[in-house]
Amino acid sequence: MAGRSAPRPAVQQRPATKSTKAETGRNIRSASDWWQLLKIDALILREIHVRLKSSFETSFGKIWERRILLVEACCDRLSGWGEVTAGEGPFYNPETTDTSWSIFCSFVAPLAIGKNIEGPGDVPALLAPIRGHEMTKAALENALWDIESQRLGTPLALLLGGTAREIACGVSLGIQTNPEALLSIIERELAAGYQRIKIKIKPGKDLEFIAAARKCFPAVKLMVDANSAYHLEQAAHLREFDAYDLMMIEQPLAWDDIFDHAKLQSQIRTPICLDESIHNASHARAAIELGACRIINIKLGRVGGHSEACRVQEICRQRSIPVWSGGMLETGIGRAHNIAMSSLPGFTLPGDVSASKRYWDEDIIEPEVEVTPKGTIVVPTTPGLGYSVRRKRIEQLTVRQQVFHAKDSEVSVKGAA
Ligand code: OSB
Ligand code: MG
Repeated sequence: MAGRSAPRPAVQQRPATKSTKAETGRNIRSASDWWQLLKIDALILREIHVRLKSSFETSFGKIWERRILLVEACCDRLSGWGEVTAGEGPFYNPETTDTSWSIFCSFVAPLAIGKNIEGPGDVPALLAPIRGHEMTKAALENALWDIESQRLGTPLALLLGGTAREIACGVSLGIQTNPEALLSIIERELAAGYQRIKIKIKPGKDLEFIAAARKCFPAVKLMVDANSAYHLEQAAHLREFDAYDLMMIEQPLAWDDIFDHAKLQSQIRTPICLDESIHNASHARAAIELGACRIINIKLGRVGGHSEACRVQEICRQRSIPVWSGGMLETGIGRAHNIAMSSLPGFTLPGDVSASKRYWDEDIIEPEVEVTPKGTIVVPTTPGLGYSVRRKRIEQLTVRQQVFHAKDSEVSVKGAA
């Protein structure tokens, strides 16, 4: 990987999309394309309700029914999609489905609607007056990346600077009632080809599960995710994990902490991976320089969209810190964006991006995301998301929607379709 010159990420500087095209010499339709602005003509915010195939338990609770916001952007007769990855409650981070609805309607849409931008890389600056609410902002920016990819006729992964043709997949397994239940699920996922197993843990549901998994599967790539369930005072307990050859322990301490993670990392051998604590490239730099982690989980929503995700990836790559893509129980739309992101050169570890059928009876994209027997997802090579959006299915699942038009920034409200 090192030394190979990757295509310059389109998101680092505005004209880069142009030079990417110029370098590859492909997809150039006409010189005038280069200067065409993207006008945000309309935005549609929808809430869909979807039921997970099976419940998912973390240290902050159990989830079955998902309430997910989708953002559709319409520019120059193209339509692009993004997903808000916020949870139903403020338990992973402060955003929720409802706060996101409110922030999108009151602040994000009014700032964006009718604007002419050079490309999606302009969105962070456009939305900079809004502090926080990264997942809400990411849905808009990512929808515009979908459009940009279609407009340029360049696959999204390539547009972002991605080089991988396939990405490595792992699974994230919720907390189980007992170790036996966990072992049988691990067996099933390994048989499906997944390359890495992540176990959710919390105090009282940790060592016994880890020890059983390691004993039964001595060679498997194994890691744990605590979702902030521990305190620095429990360092001696967390040191016991060192005996099980874990790839990493994800976010053991507070969701907004970096400093104590540095103290903990100096006391344990297992590499710490930060998830919740990293909201942008500057957090990533601080965490790495403080020695608070040796690995970073990049979630597109948590860092505010593709532009910032690329920056985090680059900071980590320069410092030889491996990254991987986390998941937020997304539908196919969020998943397609995660796949494109995971093709970037810094993503050297298997992510939590797995097949649609692990989560949903029926996804909202087609084809559904599938995992090969060797535990990979083939990165799509068609422009846009690389999957088609099942509009009819989305309409069936929609419980509320709000449309914003450029003309008069008028807001019209419609109930379920
Ligand atoms: O911490 O990675 C996490 C799901 C919800 C909230 C937080 C997390 C998760 C997962 C699920 O681990 C990953 C997936 O989408 O499979
Ligand atoms: Mg996590």
